[in-house]
Amino acid sequence: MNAEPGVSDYSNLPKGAMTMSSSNSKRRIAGAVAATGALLASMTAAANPVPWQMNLDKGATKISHDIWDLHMAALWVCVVLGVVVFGAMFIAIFRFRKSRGAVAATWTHNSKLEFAWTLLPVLILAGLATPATILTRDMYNATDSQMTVKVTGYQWLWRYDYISYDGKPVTKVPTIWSRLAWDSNKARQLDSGISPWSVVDEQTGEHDYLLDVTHPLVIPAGVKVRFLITADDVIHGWWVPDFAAKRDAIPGIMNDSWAKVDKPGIYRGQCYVLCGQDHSAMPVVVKVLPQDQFNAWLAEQQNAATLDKAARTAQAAPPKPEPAKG
Ligand SMILES: [Cu+2]
Repeated sequence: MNAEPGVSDYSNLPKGAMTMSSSNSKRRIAGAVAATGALLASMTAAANPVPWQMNLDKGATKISHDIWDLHMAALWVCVVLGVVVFGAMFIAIFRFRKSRGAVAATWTHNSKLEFAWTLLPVLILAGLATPATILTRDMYNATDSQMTVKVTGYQWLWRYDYISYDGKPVTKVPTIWSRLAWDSNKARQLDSGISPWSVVDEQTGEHDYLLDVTHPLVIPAGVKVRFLITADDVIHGWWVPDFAAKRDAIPGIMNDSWAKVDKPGIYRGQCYVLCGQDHSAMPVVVKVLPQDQFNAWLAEQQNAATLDKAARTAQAAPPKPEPAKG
């Protein structure tokens, strides 16, 4: 038996089962459909925080919550409209059917009704478009951010550079090169013999195949962070669903997005633009630290960089001439 969830084992089928008799081929199609369904279900369950979650995640920022609220408002408007429209239609079909002796009305015009069914959709659409426009404006409003990080997409990794923090330029913090975690990278090699299901987070024990990176982006909690997003080869897309921060990363163009995350934790995302053969191997991981811990982390990075530079300078310096003898 194959213990991996979502993957069916067909290896014990007799060889004849692979011939194209109609009942066998139907069975094969049914098997393939069932296997695909199980795989998709297990992938969905693995990607979502709650098994069988049916709705969007609320995310971790005010903007992501606002998006969720607007999505729910639009959904309920659609539900009410659907009930009214389909209800009226089914009442008309069943109650006023020919076999019951219904006779079609002959009137062709009703100004009041036509005015109502023009005005009502306009009001509903305006009612949805107004909060959507305000929210879109807020999503794009990266002004007054307290920190700026430049995000650059490459085939197939992310580069993060700290530009400014608290009104001051950030210097001496080394670039973060964020590539696919080595255990995932090993497992994904052709004929590696390593099951993707064996790739787990050491601390939480959760599956993190293709979800973890060598060095995550680190940002402080409760701080409005602006992400300047670009790419250096082909078009990528930087996306952290929990932040509702999602922007195309295009060579030669600087886009921006922002997030203010109040809850510290690990947040994961993806490159969302098909960017080449290893598109699936450039996940986004953002570690949000409480502000004091972040400040300590930043100081540590700066110290390490200073020490490193001092060591290299000392190495490169020419040896001192020996004092002349005699
Ligand atoms: Cu990409």
